[in-house]
Amino acid sequence: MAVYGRRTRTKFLLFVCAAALVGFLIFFRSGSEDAGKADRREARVPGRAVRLNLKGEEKRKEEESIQQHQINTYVSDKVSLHRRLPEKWNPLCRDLKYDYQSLPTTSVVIAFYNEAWSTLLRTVHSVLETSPDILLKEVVLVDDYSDRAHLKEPLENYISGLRKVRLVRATKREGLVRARLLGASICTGDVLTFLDCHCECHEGWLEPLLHRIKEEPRAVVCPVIDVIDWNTFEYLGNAGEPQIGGFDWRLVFTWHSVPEYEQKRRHSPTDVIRSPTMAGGLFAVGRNYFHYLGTYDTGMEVWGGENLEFSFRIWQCGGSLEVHPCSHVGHVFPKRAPYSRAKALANSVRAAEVWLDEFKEVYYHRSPHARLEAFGDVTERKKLREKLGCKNFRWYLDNVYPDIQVPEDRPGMFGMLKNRGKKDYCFDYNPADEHVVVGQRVILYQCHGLGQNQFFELSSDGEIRFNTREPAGCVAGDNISTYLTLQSCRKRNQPVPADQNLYYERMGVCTMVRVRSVFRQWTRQTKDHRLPPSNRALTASTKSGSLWREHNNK
Ligand SMILES: [Mn+2]
Repeated sequence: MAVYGRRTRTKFLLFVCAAALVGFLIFFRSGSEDAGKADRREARVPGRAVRLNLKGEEKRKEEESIQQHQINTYVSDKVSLHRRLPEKWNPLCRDLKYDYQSLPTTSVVIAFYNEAWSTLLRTVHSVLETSPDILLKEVVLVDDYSDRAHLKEPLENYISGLRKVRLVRATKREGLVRARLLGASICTGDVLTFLDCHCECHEGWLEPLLHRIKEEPRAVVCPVIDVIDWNTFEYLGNAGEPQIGGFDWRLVFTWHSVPEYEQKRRHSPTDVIRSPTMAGGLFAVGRNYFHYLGTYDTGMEVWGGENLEFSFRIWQCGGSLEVHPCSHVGHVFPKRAPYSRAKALANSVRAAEVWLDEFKEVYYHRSPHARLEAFGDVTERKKLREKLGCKNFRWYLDNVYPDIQVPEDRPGMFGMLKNRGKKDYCFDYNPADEHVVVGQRVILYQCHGLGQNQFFELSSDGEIRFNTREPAGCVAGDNISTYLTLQSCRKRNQPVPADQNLYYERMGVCTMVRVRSVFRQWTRQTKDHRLPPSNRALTASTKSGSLWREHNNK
């Protein structure tokens, strides 16, 4: 750490004041800049943040745009529809050469529902302007029964001036799955490339995808999805290596870094990366192969879950799902989901029923409400699985996603972990950041019986595991702190760390050694959470079965 003398400090303070003044002037000026200026600066520094210091009516319009789209479309409207993003790929990607004559052609399918004008058309222009003419058959826009005026005649008029762009409209709300299939049904390209409706493609994004599919027709290939900020439209890219997709046992999609075994398998940083699942918005698949695989499950509504279903199907039925590190597409991740997706649960249940075999119970244990969900008929999808001779889910877990922690879910050893002293209080883990599972305190909270953040399991090695999320965590206690925290579980084939071994079984009789101290810690936690202190002694002689409840109504 630097230590400043007095003179240096004075200089430093002067510098800070000057910098603050300059900063203020820049900020003030940028506040009053017009759209033209924003555009000109955009041309100099591609993908930079746009920060408008708005007041009054304009500020209200900006807020309204965020409210409506969960994306700052007020800012989007001020950014060029033709902007380019800075190069973010591995420099080795530039050296890849393609034989354009022999590459398959593609149709790009973009489904949308009530999308803002500028985000939709920036997507269209970026596809047209970054895709080699010889490879791009057409861009098919699918309107999933939007009701906003700008998507009616004005859109038709606008795209009538664009080569290769076609528009089809659903006659009722179909949801992403059926809307995409409607688009695909009129496509003529060899490869179908599905994109979300607020994307920006990089130069050279298309060639790697098509080249890989030519090389391996059973590959379904995703571009690297780079982040565009929903508020400033700043292109944030991706830090370091691309990430791959996974899932947790609630059947929620998760992002992960590339595991070591996959790094070893690859020969070059430009080789494709195998991924257990895909995020769903952006991928390329051979048109014939897509049909062979049974396209999408048309029983799925709106969106959510269809990406995992397709991922399982690709792998289990003999294909492979990959991310190409040389194909980059920017995507605006909205502030939160812009429209209701109440049907996502039924979609996940369909995926579980068709593809998970006995592991669907692991899912239902953690989402007990899913058991009650009406999910329709999946007979056809099961027949498809049979017809294609697909492998089982155990094979998928062992071979495609060996890093996921597979719960044991032994009878009576999973569910809510109830405190016997403080009635109706349960172990509860609710990390503030969805993406950082471990590191925080396990607390006591009123039992709700809904699984999720109150769902734990006792492993046969004596760990109390929280494996509703991925990566899973294990409850750890130590003799110094008064709290229980969630820490990373041991790696496979490693012994249980002492501070995670909370439970010992001896000669068929449950004797809880560490659990006794755990209980003491619980009562302290109870005080810290300003709940009345329990006056009932917590004994260690409990049978495990009386502690674990699958959920309230059992
Ligand atoms: Mn999106």
